[in-house]
Amino acid sequence: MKIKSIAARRIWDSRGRPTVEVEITNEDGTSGIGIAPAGASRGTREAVELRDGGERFKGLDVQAALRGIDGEIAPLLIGHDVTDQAGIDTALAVLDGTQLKSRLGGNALIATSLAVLHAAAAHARLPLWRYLAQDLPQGQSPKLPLPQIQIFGGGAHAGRRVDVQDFMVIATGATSFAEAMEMTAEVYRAAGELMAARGALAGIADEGGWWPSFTRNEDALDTLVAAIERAGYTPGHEVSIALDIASSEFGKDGRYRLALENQELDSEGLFDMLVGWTERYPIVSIEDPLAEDDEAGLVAFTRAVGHKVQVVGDDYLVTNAQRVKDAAAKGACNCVLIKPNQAGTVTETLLALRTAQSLGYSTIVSARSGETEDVAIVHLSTGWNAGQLKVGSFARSERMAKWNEGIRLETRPGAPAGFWGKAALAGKR
Ligand code: 2PG
Ligand code: MG
Repeated sequence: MKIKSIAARRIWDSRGRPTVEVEITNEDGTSGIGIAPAGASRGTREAVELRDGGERFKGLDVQAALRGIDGEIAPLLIGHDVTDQAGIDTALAVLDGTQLKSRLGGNALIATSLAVLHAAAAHARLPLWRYLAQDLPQGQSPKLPLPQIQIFGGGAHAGRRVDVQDFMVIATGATSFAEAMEMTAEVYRAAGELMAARGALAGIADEGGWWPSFTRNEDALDTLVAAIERAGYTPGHEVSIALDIASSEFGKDGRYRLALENQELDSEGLFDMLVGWTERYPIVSIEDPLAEDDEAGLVAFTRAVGHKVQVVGDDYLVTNAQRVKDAAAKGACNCVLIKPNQAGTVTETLLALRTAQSLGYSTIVSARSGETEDVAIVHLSTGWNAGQLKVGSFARSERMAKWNEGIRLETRPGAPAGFWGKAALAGKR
């Protein structure tokens, strides 16, 4: 089926910033929409967003990205077979011609690539997850992912009010996606009540987590454990803790500046602090524990706790198959965060995911802190059988749209084969 037309437009993300939407229409009249999300804490090696700079919208406008789609990408793709995702994605990367997709913009490319995917699924008259599941490796059937859900936001998502970026829970006792939502709803509410009781309820952060009014990072961990208990669950059994330290945001060249506690740690100091947390708190997953340039630290940390804790590479691995291979050869991390806009195309995203799985890494498909009502990643996570899904907290419609889509996928006739549950986690206890 040939692509008939491509329309690009500027829409607005959950932080009220401009972003790119692409709509592709096929010759049979079916169509698909792709939208670029936007990160705040970004790896230095991820695909680069093309932003206009200048005064308007603090330099974040995307007119140049839209011009590139209209002027260069559309002429290339019109008439192309929409089901040839790999061929189109390669052509897009070649057309851009730069290593980090900085000429046409990772935002223009991922919106286009996702629009192609949606349009191909629409042409096949299949829900996106089911369209993707047709290409699963032999013997695999798609299952709903285990969610990681933020309770407190921090780091770059909360004005650096605390150092750690995501304090999350994983409903390790849930036996279905819908049950994981139920359990998280109770914990999220309980955490809000605890904050209100201490007069510390001060709104929510970028991804919907409660605003982190804490004086120590460990205070957030203690409150999280208390919230799990208040909700009636056993910490570490029914509901466990996951963290995204996002340490590249406060660490460089082996020095880590913890602003909240006014201390500077070296790599070993941060290592000791985090290993201590894994001993004292029911933590099952830690993302970016050391900075993206601290590979030795990441290797040591994985060696120390990787048998019991999932060690997730985000800024360090940037959804890049070659970086995943290099990390595996060194023994850094045991899980890969998969963000389509870090790679810039659907095909490169899938390659990173399959490479990770083939090397024994677990995978988490993840949203960005700047999102829209788009629910594509829920379908990617399910249809690719990634095992886990991270989309932020349990508030704000750009987050709830995604969690609710998971419930729809689970309960509609012809639903995926089941729910991953805690079997999806690397480093199981
Ligand atoms: C992350 C993401 C999502 P951002 O670091 O994992 O929480 O944040 O999109 O800002 O990179
Ligand atoms: Mg991260």
